[in-house]
Amino acid sequence: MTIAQRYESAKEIYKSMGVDTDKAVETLKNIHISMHCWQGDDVQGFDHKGPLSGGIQTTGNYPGKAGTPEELMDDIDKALSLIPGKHKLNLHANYAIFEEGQFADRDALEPAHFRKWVEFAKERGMGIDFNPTFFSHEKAETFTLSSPDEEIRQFWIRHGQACIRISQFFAEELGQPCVMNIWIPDGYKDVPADRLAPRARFKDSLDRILSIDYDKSKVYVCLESKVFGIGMESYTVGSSEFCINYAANNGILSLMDNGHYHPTEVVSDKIPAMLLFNEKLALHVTRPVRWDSDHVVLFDDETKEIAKEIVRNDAIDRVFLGLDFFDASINRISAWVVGMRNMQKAFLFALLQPNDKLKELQNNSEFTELMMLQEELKLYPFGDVWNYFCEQCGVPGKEDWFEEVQQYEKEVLSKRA
Ligand code: RNT
Ligand code: ZN
Repeated sequence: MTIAQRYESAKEIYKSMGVDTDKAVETLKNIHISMHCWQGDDVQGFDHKGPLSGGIQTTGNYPGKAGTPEELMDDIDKALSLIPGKHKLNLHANYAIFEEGQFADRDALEPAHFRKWVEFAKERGMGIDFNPTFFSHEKAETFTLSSPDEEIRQFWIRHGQACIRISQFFAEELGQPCVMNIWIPDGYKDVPADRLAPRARFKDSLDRILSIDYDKSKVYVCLESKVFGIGMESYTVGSSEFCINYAANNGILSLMDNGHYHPTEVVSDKIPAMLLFNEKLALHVTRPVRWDSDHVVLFDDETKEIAKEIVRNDAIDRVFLGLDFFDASINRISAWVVGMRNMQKAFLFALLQPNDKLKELQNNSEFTELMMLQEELKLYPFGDVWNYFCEQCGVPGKEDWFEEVQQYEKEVLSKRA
């Protein structure tokens, strides 16, 4: 049977459950995910030679990582060619591209340093999201926006302001809003003597960053919270309560990363609560394995629940979703493709649920039937719809894309220094 024939058969099966597969496929085509550039080179970037800092960690030594802007762009292209649909590119400030001798420190970054990325995105009809980089820098060895050292704090404030200007440049050049996410690693390994003052300084720094004039319809500034980092196990300045309150009171967005909570807390449950109080909301989807390990996103239960909360609450246009993982132990292009496709599969799975019917069962307290049905739905011919969607988008279905990654590894990646 062809993919189209299998799809027709799946369509009938879903139809008997009251689900319109054509509609699901069309909706999925319009879900744009922000693909993080930093999976391609283990968060290294191009503006410094030092190690990754900030309490985050890549592990593994898989050969072939991108070492130049050209290599990273080639790898992104390869990945995108195997991912169905249209997406956005998520850049970090440390991916600035300097022409010969034109180095600018983080506080002096300008749109010109990202012109090549704009050209890249323009040619592909993509938007760009952006992140100031408050780590992997000699001035980020201890604290950044909450530093007690005024000179250091001011340096990072200037960095945040520069990044807003660059974000607006992206939005204007590409005709799509730019989501700019602020995350700082600041925190203490051991029990602090003062938990308030660092947060007060962080609050003031954010006020100053946001005090510059910018167009809020073009740049959506977000604030990402975190519970701990390596070497910052006892206290993080940008805790969940700090970030949610700051965002709510200052007209910016909250960003929830599902690796940044206690292990039994789930972001899927936080989404509907946040939606009741926020017009828009941002997410980093990742996979924390025992800690904030940033493993590749799988088609697992929590990823499905996250997608369900977005879909059944009619929030596709209200949630900015980016991926955030960095696995250096496997082929990095495969990591991107698996993670992106899994996020899309989770959305498709959510779109193929008879959500109204399930809600009705809940409201009528018919929990026996609700459980039974949710379980049976897991074995519906979901894969046939997925493969049809891939075909419609002109990318290989099933595992058929992997051969191309192997080929690329052989021809390109294995020849890198
Ligand atoms: C760190 C945060 C942050 C980073 C990226 C590279 O714990 O999740 O989002 O992973 O900015
Ligand atoms: Zn994150």
